[in-house]
Amino acid sequence: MGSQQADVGLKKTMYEEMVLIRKFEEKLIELSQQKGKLVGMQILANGQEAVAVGIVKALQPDDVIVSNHRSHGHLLAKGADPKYLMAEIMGKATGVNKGKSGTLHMAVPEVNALMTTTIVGGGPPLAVGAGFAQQYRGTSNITVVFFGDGAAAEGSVHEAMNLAALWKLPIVFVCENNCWAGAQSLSEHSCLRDIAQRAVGYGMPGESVDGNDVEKIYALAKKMVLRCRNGKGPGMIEAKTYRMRGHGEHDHQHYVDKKELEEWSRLCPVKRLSESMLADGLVTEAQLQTIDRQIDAKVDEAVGFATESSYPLPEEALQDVWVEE
Ligand SMILES: Cc1ncc(C[n+]2csc(CCOP(=O)(O)OP(=O)(O)O)c2C)c(N)n1
Ligand SMILES: [Mg+2]
Repeated sequence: MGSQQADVGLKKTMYEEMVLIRKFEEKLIELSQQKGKLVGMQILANGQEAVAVGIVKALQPDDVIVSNHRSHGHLLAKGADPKYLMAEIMGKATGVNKGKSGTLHMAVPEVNALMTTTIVGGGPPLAVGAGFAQQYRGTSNITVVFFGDGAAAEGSVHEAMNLAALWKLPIVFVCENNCWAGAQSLSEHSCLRDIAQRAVGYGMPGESVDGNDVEKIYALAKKMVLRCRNGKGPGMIEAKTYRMRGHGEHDHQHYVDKKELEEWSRLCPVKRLSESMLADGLVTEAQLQTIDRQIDAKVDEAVGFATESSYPLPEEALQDVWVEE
């Protein structure tokens, strides 16, 4: 296959994955508004799809990811099956963690998604453990950890990044700067505008990138991942994006400037990729519509599967909770 053809294929795949994440989460919005359909909070990454897809596309299947509370996109991009993910979010026994996690603490070992910890700043120390194991075992695999702009100010994150640089661990730290930490804006919790500047203080390279441009994210991720895989130590990526919904679906964003929201909606990463592919003649409107319909069917299938699945039985409550030696 020529490199141009491969490039077209890659862009189409990235588009399909971003649409899957968008539609999967739009379905969660719909279900969260219906009584009794979903258990627990729904914390969504609408508008942040390019970060998940652009970063994970630069990885190999054996590479590990660690995620946080805003995890669905990361897990879908890494290859988690939407059926089992939806079932977990509904708390069903067929879910990726047999219904014991729900939406917030998922792990998908089959795709090397180690953990989605909801302890803000809890992911980077776990990534240090995963990266240390990869280095100790002499593998060429790496670990990527996603964390937020709010998490970037946590002590645990500073310690993890310092240690990772000191031990030259194969970790790419991805700060998903979505301009909000709960109801606090970036300027209320940091005096920096570019969080990637902190990388210098840890002794690793760090770069900021337009977090709504999947092609730019992918290009930077490829560079950082390669460096890391070649034993040169960790790196940091700050993807500048925007949280288009409230912190969770319970949060109606009364504190958000509607003009700011509107400006960011014009930078929608899904729309930007489709428009650039159309402008370059890589796809037609009809082909994009076909992709949309296929993804709709996939999401409907996931909801159907999850809805028909049973809840775990009370007697299963203590199964798979610890490892028996
Ligand atoms: C240690 C800890 N402190 C506080 C919280 C409550 N909390 C949950 S999410 C969140 C905001 C995190 O912001 P950020 O890291 O930017 O991630 P985002 O939600 O924007 O994706 C807070 C304060 C928590 N879960 N854990
Ligand atoms: Mg944030």
